[in-house]
Amino acid sequence: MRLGIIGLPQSGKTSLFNALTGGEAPVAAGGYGQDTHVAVVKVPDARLDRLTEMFSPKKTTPAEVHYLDFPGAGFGSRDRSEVAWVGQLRTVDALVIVVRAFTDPSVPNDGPIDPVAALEKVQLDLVVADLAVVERKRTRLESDLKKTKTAERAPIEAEISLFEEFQKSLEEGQPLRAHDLSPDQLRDIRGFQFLTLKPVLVLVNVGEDQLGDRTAIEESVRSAYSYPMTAVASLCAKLEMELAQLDGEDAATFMADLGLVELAAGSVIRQSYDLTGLISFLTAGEDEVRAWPIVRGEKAPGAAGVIHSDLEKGFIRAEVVAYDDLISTGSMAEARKRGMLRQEGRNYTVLDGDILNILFSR
Ligand SMILES: Nc1nc2c(ncn2[C@@H]2O[C@H](COP(=O)(O)OP(=O)(O)OP(=O)(O)O)[C@@H](O)[C@H]2O)c(=O)[nH]1
Ligand SMILES: [Mg+2]
Repeated sequence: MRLGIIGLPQSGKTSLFNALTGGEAPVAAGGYGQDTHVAVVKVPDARLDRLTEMFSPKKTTPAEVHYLDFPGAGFGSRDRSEVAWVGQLRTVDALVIVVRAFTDPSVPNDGPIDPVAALEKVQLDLVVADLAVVERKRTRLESDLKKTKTAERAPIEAEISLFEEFQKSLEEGQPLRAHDLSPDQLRDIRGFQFLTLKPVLVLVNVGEDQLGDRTAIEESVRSAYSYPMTAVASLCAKLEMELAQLDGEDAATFMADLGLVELAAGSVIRQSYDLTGLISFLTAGEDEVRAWPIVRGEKAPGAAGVIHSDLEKGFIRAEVVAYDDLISTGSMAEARKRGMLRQEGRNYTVLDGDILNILFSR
């Protein structure tokens, strides 16, 4: 999964990035960094640890999250040509929008501190970028229509009317994910990589002194910014970054003092999986124990295809045991004996935590 971290200048994006990745990218008041930082993080999964004990594999491979920390410069400003990295942003699976709630006179801010206003500014930039794509496509479709025989015009006309709808709602400032689109429509427009169609995790960056007010702050943002595929959470990026640099015991003490139960590094991944509809199935054997992310609802052959296309093409059936059943029986052999290792066919919908063995013909 690829997550793009965006937001107005100096909202705490790079602090968050460092907190999430254990990185040390430069963070500075008035820094207005111009670089995009990229890092890969292994998705923590206690099930993999347990399976590794059970199978003693040659290697253990967790799922990965790629974080891209974009510069704030150009966002919310008049000169949108500065936002030269929009193309890179189009490749992410979800957006993490950081909005500032903390007050700190040493950190510059354009106007009063207002998380909802910041969110609207960022969204406007995304809307404008998508609008340009929609207008270009509409112009192209309209010229295609003129060159097409009347009898063959229907599909082009249908597409034009969809893009007209898109244009209308973008012009009203609405993100495309507010549209009710069918799975077929979503598939057809996937290639455009619309920014406002991507799931959004809003992270309100609160100050050290606002930790006690987090619920109320989140609620006020949530009620003002309510769209499908959108979640709102909060954190103190500065503290999270400091926590990420401590070792386990010190971090635990510090967290307890602050009343934090979970680090952002864990919660952001979990919330992003939820938002994008990702779950993990697992494979386990002497060679490798591994987590594989798939979209919820995927059938067994599709899941097999994530491992290798040959497994999907030659799919015969899957041997499936739920993680909890394997743990409670203690071994594959015992799970098989007790009938908990099931044989499933092409129509089986893979569940989170299923351990799969794919049988296929070459
Ligand atoms: N007090 C306080 N300061 C913070 C917090 N988060 C970030 N800062 C400070 O804000 C300044 C900018 O932080 P960055 O993480 O670099 O912000 P950014 O959004 O990456 O900034 P640009 O990349 O320049 O847009 C630094 O001085 C941080 O220490 C916070 O939660 N509380
Ligand atoms: Mg930055």
